[in-house]
Order: sequence, then C-alpha cells, then structure tokens
Amino acid sequence: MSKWWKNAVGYQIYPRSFMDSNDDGIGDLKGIQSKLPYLKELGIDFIWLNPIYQSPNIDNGYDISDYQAINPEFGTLEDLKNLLEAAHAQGIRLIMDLVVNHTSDQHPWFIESRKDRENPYRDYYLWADATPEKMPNNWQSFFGGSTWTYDQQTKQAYFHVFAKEQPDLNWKNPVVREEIYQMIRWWLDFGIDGFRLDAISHIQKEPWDFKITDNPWAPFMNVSGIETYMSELREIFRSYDIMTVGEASGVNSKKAPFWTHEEDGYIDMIFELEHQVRSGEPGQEVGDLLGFKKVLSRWQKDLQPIGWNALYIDNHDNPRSNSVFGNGTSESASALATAYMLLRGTPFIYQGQELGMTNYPFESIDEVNATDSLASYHAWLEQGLSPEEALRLTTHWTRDHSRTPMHWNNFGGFSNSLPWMKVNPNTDKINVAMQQADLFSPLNYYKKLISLRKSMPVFISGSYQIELPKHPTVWAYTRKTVSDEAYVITNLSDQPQSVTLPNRWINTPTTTLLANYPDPSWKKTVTLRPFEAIAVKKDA
Ligand code: ISL
Ligand code: CA
Repeated sequence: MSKWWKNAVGYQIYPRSFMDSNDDGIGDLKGIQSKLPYLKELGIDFIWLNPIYQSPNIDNGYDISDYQAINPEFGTLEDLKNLLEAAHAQGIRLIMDLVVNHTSDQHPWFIESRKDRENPYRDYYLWADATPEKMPNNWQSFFGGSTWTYDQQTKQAYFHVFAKEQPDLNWKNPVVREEIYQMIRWWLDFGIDGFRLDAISHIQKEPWDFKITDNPWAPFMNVSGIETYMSELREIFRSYDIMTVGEASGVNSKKAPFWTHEEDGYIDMIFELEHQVRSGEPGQEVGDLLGFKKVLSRWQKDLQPIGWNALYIDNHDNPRSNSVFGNGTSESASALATAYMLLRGTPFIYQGQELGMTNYPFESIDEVNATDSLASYHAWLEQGLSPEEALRLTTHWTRDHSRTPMHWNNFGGFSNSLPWMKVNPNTDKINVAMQQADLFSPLNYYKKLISLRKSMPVFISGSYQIELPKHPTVWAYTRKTVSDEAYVITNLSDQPQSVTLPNRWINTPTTTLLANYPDPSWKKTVTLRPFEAIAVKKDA
C-alpha cells in the first residue's frame, strides 16, 4: 500500500459551518464542492468531513440513525458522489468520520432493541438490570451524569458514554461487528479515501463491577480486549489504499507506536487529546503552553522509532487555538502554525484556523449549541448561579467557539440567510477575501508553510529533537536526516523573549526558510519579537 498520507496535509471541514449553497443557513455538500478551488490553492491534499450521515442531531451528527444515508440538510448521496469526483479530479482525497462506538437512539437497531428483552436486536446494545433508583454502577458519562439510562418499557438500563441519545453498541456481539464491518466496506467500495475513527478507544468496556479508583474514564478507555476488534478492523483497512486516523484517547504515547506501526499497526495515526493541556477553575481555564509543548514533544519522541503522528491544534471539540494559546493576532496564528506544522506527522488544519479565527463572544445561552455545554449551563444554574455567571463559566471553554460559520468575507459570506450559529462579529477583520489580498496574512503564510513542508523531505522523515526544553514560552526544535537539518523556533508569547540559540544552530551557515516578521535575526543571543517564528535550514 502506498503511504501517500505521509506527505499529505489534511483539512478538517465541519460541514454545518463551512459553506451554505442553498441559503437555508446550514452548510452543505454542494457548498463544500464550490470551495474546492480554495482548498486546492491552499495546498491541502485531503479533506476530513465531520459526520454527514442521517441524524437527529443531538450531538451534531455524532448520533447516527442511518449509516448509509446522508442527512438531507447536507444533500444527497448523489451530491457526495459528485463532491468526491470533483475532489479527486483536483487531486484531493476525502475521508469520512466513522462513528461506531454508539448510534443514535433513533437508529432502527436501537428502536428494536428497546422494545423487549427477547428482541433479536436486544444484544446490539448494552443492557443491564437496574431500577429507576439504582443503576448497575456509578460510572459517569463524558457529557455529565450517569452512563446509564433506565428504560421503563423493559425495566433495564442501557449504557452510553456520551449523551443518553447515543447508546453504545455492544462490540462483544460478533453479529454487531459483522454489521459494522459490512457498512465500512460499503463506504470504502463507494470510493472514499479513509476514515477518522471517532472515540474508537471506548468500544471495549470493563465488566460492570469494575471499581473506579482515580481515573473516572478508566472503565472504557483502551480496555483490554479491544485488540481483537482493532485487529479485525485492520484486516479491512489494509485491503484498501486508504488512510485511517483514530481519535483514541487513553492510548498513550508508549502504546501509540504499536497502534500506528507502519506494517502491522491497527491504524495509520492517532489524534491524541493530551496536548490540549489546560489549567484553572471553570471560567478561568487557560492553555498551559509548557504542558502543550512537553506533551507534543513526548509524542514526537515516543513515535519516532516506529509509529506516526496526526498533528493538529484546532478541531471541532476545542476553543480556537489562536485564542487559547495565541492572542488573536495574525502573528500568533502564524507562530502556532509554524510550531506544529513542521513536526513529524500528518498535519490537519481545521477550517478557519488558516485565517487565525478566534473564539466567539457569547452573550446569550441561545447562542450555545453543544450538548455538553448546555448540560453544564443547567448544572451551574441548579447550583444557584445567576444566568450571567452560568453563561460565563459555560462558554469560557466551550467547543462551540470553533463551530461558528467560516469567514469568507467582511459579512461572513457563509449564507445569505440567518446561519444556524451566529457568525463571529470579527469577520470584518478576519476573512478569506481580505487575507487573499494581503501577502502577509495568516492565509498566505499557511500556503508558504504547506509548500515548504512538502518541498523538504527533512520535515517529513527527519528526526525531532527539542531544544531549550524548559523554556516556558519558546518552542525550539531540530529536524534532522542523514543529509539535512532544519531548525525551528517560535516565541509563543506576547512578550519579547531573549534566548541563547544552541551552538550547533549558529556555528554553521544557514538559510532562512520562512519567518513571520521581516529581517529575523539569527545569532548566539536573539530577542524574539512577540509570537515571532523562524525556520532555517543548514546549508549543504
Ligand atoms: O476521551 C475523551 C476525554 O478524555 C472524550 O473527550 C472523547 O474521546 C471525545 O470527546 C470524543 O469526541 C468525539 O465523539 C463525541 C463527539 O461529540 C465529538 O464531537 C467527537 O469528536 C461523541 O461521538
Ligand atoms: Ca444549506
């Protein structure tokens, strides 16, 4: 199989918020197709689409009621075929989200399953004896509250690690696995180029009497026995020329090399969730930059001998990195871009990140959409907080920040009618049209960065060595192959930072590859300007 994804740069599209072609306020497949030239121009090689399947949208498509049908809000299967063909014609591949830890409670399997205890679909899900007062155990779901919901009809409870409308599938049941595998083959035969595997490390659970000690998620995070299911998935994946990236929290950097081993790993790469380090109480959380740098460095090191990384700083589940780790400026957007895009792995750009899009200034709970955020708002109210305070605590770190519509121009340009989520008012300052016209915009910087990455093999295959490891705000590293060396330094703070460069970096002639300020200085002691980024190569 070719390893095309090693040189590739991916672009994550949140379909609801990318481009609306029919002015109903919801982004759609035709909208995405209309923006392929934009993506081509940016230099990306593949798209990852967040779920577009039929869904009651309790969790914006992560609650699927039919795996083989497209949510009409997004279009039809025909539209997807057209998008796929148009993308392929431009040399852009397309991967889809595979959500198989759970389905929607509206999936026909679950509708059957909850009918009676003897139903043939009963064992497609996880049911256990319970009473309305007493659940089978005290495990907590990711979205708050018990992992169990009692069902009056059959007087048992069913299990869900996310919302109660997202019942977990019973992977222990071989019939369920066969259904899932058939569905996967159906999509691969349809011609898609791979999958992002949602919440894949949760498919195996501990026995219900497992006692939680420190980690509340331990009973369903990479639990032993998962190897069987992953090996079966590998069998299918390896028979197609595709890429797979697993969202696999709990698969740590010591285990990830085996999961992503080039010859016999289960999948090609992993989205680790660890580097999103934050500290502080709710409502005051801040990104922990030293933690961010340390975690990413550890993943670089641990996956170096075998294994491969998926690199990202933004996605649909987190606030905008340019607000969390940056200060909302073009400089911080390009510095963060430089820091992560020149690491070893396959970089992903989340829509709008290439513009340096920022967090949304929430003013009302009506602007909040994410299920977990709404749940936390109501929990704060129940604790007696005022609506203003509850809103502040909820929205400070909500994933909704990244889900507002894409900024195509001064007025948004996403839709001609009221969008499903409000457009960030700063679209008049941060948008595609303006940045295309500005040579020094984050958008144009991203283009240069992408083409630099692709033109120099050292950024693909070179080893990673961190420099100044203890520096709290400067991230510096060396990438090295037998024949080439590149040095990358970024000041990830809004203050000037004076640093002493490693001797190896300055005792040799170098050429600047890329910088986000004019006239970068390169000598023993340099004072880096706020969010300054410099990449150089050692001369041959
Ligand atoms: O493991 C976790 C925390 O340590 C969880 O965060 C979990 O892995 C993650 O939240 C899963 O997210 C994905 O699945 C969710 C969906 O809401 C998210 O948008 C998606 O990215 C349920 O399908
Ligand atoms: Ca639409």
